[in-house]
Amino acid sequence: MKALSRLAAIAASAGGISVSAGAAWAGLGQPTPWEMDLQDSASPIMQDVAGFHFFLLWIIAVISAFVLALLLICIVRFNARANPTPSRTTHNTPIEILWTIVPVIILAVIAVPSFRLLFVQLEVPKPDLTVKVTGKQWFWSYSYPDSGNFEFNSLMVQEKDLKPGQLRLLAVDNEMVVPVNKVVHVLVTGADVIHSFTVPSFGIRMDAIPGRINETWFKATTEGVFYGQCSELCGKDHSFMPIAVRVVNEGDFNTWLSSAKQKYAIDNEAAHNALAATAAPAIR
Ligand SMILES: [Cu+2]
Repeated sequence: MKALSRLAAIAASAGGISVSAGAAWAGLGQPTPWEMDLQDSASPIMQDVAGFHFFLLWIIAVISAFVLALLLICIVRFNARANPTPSRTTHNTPIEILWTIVPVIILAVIAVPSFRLLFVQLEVPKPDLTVKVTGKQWFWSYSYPDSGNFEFNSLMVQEKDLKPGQLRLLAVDNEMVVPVNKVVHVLVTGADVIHSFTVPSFGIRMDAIPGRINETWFKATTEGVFYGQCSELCGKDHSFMPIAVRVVNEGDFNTWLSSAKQKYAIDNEAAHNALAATAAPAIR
């Protein structure tokens, strides 16, 4: 019965009918029930990623339809009954040239926007703000090295402590806060094992590797809270170290910055030592 209702829901959404209030093709900054698409983009990079995705989808759809049509023609016209004496042709030079050249052209057409996108992702524009993200078993730490050099931990809110409006498995106690329409340079590293810092709506995913600093960047164009999750299997609580990025206007960001400096003005050295002591037994 459940399977039947799911099937009906798929059919309904395929027909463009909204299944329920919660259903949508894609959400902004968070997953939605029955999501069938990428999360909506909140950065220029994610817009490019989504555009490239749909470009590829069209190419794949046309190729699949073409191959399916060829298969159907073969099944109908060249089965043993319809075609009792098969042709013994083994070579056809024009067709062989064609089926070599056409795929090469398709690959070249795909490669150009693909490499362009890779370069845009890898080349960090002049940053307005740098945030250092450290993946730990099993939470994230954020530090703002050029805005006061404070650091804080961001842990998932447990299900029993959820307040109304907070998302299960995604809400955190201390969100990473950034200003809207600013280039945020993200330094990503790991403290114990490999984690992966991922925020779908910004189109970013970067491995957090111990002993190494990776970099990525994003420019959020919409205010709001954007969620992600660790995307590298990192141990027993891998699923419980969400990422929450709150994008606010510049005034709010400065207010947050000055309060954060006070709130997190702890002896960084002591905090690091304490964390190292708790994290150490987890490393095997
Ligand atoms: Cu992780």
